[in-house]
Amino acid sequence: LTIDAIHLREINMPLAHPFETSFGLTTGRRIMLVEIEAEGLTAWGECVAGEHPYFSDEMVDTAWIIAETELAPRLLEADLEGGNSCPTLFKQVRGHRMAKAAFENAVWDLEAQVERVPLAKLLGGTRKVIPCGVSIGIQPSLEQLMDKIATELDAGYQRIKLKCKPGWDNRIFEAVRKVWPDILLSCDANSVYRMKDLDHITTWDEFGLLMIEQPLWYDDFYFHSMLQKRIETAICLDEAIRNRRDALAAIDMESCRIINIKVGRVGGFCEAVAVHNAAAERGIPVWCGGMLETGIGRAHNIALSSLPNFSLPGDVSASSRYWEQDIIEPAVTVSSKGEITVPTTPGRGFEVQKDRIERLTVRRQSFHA
Ligand code: OSB
Ligand code: MG
Repeated sequence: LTIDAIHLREINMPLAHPFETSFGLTTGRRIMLVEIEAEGLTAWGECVAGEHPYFSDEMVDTAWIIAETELAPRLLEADLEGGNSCPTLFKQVRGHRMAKAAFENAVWDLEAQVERVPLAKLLGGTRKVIPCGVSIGIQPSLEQLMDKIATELDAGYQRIKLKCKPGWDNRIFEAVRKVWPDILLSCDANSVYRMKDLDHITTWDEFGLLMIEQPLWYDDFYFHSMLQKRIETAICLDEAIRNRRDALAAIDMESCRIINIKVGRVGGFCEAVAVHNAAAERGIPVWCGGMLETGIGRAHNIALSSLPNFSLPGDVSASSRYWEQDIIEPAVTVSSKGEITVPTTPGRGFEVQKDRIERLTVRRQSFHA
């Protein structure tokens, strides 16, 4: 593949609804996009790094620096065969997985277009539709939370995930279970609890949660393994799983029984597929996490979610839950059964709205071969 140009862009997009987690409140997104011009085609990648280094150690500005000084120059000079060429190409750069994923995923997006196959198929996907859940942020009141859940269940979503933190945990689990005793319900603590909270977390077993996502430190396996021995509910790791080796260690130590795969968090589609395969071989189900993506990242998440071991409903949901207007056409929609149909057309299956992106752009830099 011959790359003619790479364009880095930062776009600013207000969220349709503010999103609160145990680590903070997000009202709008700053997003780095990677655009590749090659073979007469245009390919896209989205960087999922946040505005602050609160989810992980990456953020938009670190991703931008690594992109412009290290990744774009390497990609321009590369002898590229496809997405599989990227890990080796970027290997010398330590960490910065979200920045790398934006480039690697753009190359996969390009490869799918060049080969004229759906991106999902190129990645090894087999599902025609993917099961969808929603992640519901911490709300100003319990009433508002109950309203949101009712709305999402009415829309058809198959699993409700509640963001939680001390003071916003047992009280909401109890209230939700009283009204909806049988729904698939999980929670995500985003690393806010500590070992002193072990007895407290043990009481959650009575709520019949599908899983408890990343309750302890963002970089921990050992203490999650101690916690998993004390509770019946499955632990799911998100933040702590950076690559296939982490997945192997976590599974072997029984730090979790379920894994959330975020393609940005693990550095791109190659590693995401490797984590998926490692988990599948060991009987550990996975699901696709979200990072408040625009339609570009969302389209890529849909393609990834079509792999066979993505057997649990993920956090990939309709564009309209995040944006007044998405930057792809058509917007991502979910059926009344809580499913998204995997595109069967070549490439990512959604058109990128370049004119809209131009209007949202606040910073740009181009690299030419
Ligand atoms: O931990 O899964 C997470 C959003 C931003 C950062 C981290 C997380 C989340 C979500 C929302 O839970 C997922 C989504 O709906 O995109
Ligand atoms: Mg999470």
